[in-house]
Amino acid sequence: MAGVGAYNRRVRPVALGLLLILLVGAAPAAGRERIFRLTDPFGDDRGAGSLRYPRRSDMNPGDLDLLEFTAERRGDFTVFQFVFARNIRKPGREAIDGIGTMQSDLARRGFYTFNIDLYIDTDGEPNSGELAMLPGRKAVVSAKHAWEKTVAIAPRPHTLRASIERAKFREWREEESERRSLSRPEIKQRRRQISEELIPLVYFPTRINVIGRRLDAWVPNAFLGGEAQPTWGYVVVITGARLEQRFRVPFFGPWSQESLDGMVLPVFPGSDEQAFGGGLEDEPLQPPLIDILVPEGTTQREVLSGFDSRRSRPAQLPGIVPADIAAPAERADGGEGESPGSR
Ligand SMILES: [Ca+2]
Ligand SMILES: [Ca+2]
Repeated sequence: MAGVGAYNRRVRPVALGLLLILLVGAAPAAGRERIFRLTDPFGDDRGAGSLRYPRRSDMNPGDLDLLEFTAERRGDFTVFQFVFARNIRKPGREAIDGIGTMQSDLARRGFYTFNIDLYIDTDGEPNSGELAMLPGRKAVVSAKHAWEKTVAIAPRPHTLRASIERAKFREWREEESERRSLSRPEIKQRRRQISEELIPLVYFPTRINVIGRRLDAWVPNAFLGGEAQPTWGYVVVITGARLEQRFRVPFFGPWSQESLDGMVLPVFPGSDEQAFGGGLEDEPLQPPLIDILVPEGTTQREVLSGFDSRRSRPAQLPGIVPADIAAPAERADGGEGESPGSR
């Protein structure tokens, strides 16, 4: 150790600074390789077209407007990168409740206004896999790209996981208790089972970097079953995020109740601070999805208005297979069209 100390003493601050810059500058090149890149139109962060941002100063048009979705190879991880139209808002230090909880206490990953869901079809078999999306999305993945793996990027990953487990548990209990009475050990066992079943299906990244307009989420290849492939199908969905899972029930006093909406900002017909506005009246299945990627041959408007509340039929989201998209160099529109391109 003495040798190291002696060496350090001889390094001048300027030289050390230069060395650090060189190391930092060199780091991205090492072990970093693009697997694919998809682009999405600018200015389509309005769902099927009519949605307006919540009436609050910290969310503005462009904030949830996804422009690029990229997968990179980094050792044992696939890093999924998402580039938005505006700089990603950082959680602030202002108190958000009566007991002095700060936004940055809850959202510790450098972002707080949105969630990103990634549903991945790894086997390419139609009707093989899951169709259900996370709670509160009010949409399903199309059977052609039924998914094997989901990556749920949220400002509070642990809280979202717990809330999804509770939603699943409640669903099970409601169904089962209609038919029979449930014993306490049975309930306990089911809770544990739900938690274990979720592990191979849904990954909640905690290693996240936010730099300007870009968010990088690190996902272990061990979870994906190998590094991400351009031949897999991807559904990418942006929603507004809520930091609290409890909400006050208007007109029913100060009690709050747990929401089962997967911590997503809902859509209301009017305009609101805690919801997207411009929603349709009496359409319980209108999805609160703000920006999605769509494959060629369809539009975001078409996909997100393809639900039928009367017949209880939710919107179906198609997957995109990056390898199927025409060679990027030929695309002159730079992804400005309705369909994504790859570069
Ligand atoms: Ca977009
Ligand atoms: Ca889009």
